[in-house]
Amino acid sequence: MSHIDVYGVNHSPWVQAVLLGLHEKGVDHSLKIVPPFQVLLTTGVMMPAASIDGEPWQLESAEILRRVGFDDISPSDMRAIQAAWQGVLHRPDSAFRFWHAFSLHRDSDTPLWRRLRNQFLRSFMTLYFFLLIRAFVFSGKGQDPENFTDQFIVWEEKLEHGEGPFLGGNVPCVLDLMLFGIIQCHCSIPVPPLEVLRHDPRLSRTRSWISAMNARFADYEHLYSGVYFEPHSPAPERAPALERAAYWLGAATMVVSFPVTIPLVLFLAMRVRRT
Ligand SMILES: N[C@@H](CCC(=O)N[C@@H](CS)C(=O)NCC(=O)O)C(=O)O
Repeated sequence: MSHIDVYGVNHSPWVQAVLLGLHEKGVDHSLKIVPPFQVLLTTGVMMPAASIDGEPWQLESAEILRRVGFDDISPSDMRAIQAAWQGVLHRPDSAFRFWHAFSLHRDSDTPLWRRLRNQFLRSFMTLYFFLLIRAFVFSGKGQDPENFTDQFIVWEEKLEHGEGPFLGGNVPCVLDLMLFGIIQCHCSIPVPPLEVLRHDPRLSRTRSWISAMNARFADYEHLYSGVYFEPHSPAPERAPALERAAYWLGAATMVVSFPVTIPLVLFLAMRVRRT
């Protein structure tokens, strides 16, 4: 395998898991922040998608990680990973904070005009995810649990009985990547689980594990947890002002074009659900 194209944004836990895995294995890759046309046609805006050495785009973070050389993940571990996601529905509690956080994602495409185009178009995805989460909350699904600590206890216990700083022992395994992807998600737009992760005495091993992961991924360019956990590091580098301006221009256009953009969001959301 010589190169992987990944489509997604680093606010997604599953995109994060894939990017962490590629970083861990030192695989050459590039990140596309808007869906390539073939992806849009088949699976809409669903992320992550990856194309390995020019092969057709494929979905599913666990499957992409398996192709990169990580082990399979058992269904029970997968359920426990997914359960640690609770609280994420609070991301759009503040519409401005949500849109602003998405505006910061740097693009590495060249030349500049493509970055400006990408940022303009990407505002549509912010609209998509904003409405998707809001619709989910509005429908009454995804109620808050009694507390946000319990979802991490299974991992706290695994770490207690493990042999090394990581769930994989002395080196991170697929579980470390998936769970750390969720942690990045809780940190990228701070949501209530971040408070318990930082301060709840019942999660001391989880905190040590996050620190071990922060140290391991110190030079990873999408690390959000360094802002809140030791060893501290700055948030990922922001998109330059001109590119952020293109994003906000796109955002205004998406809003003015509601008669077109809202049906498009609905169409793409239904398409994802069908596939
Ligand atoms: N099981 C998938 C989950 C991917 C996923 O849920 N991605 C979200 C972003 S975090 C998405 O693109 N959702 C679009 C939608 O549900 O319409 C994986 O692990 O890759």
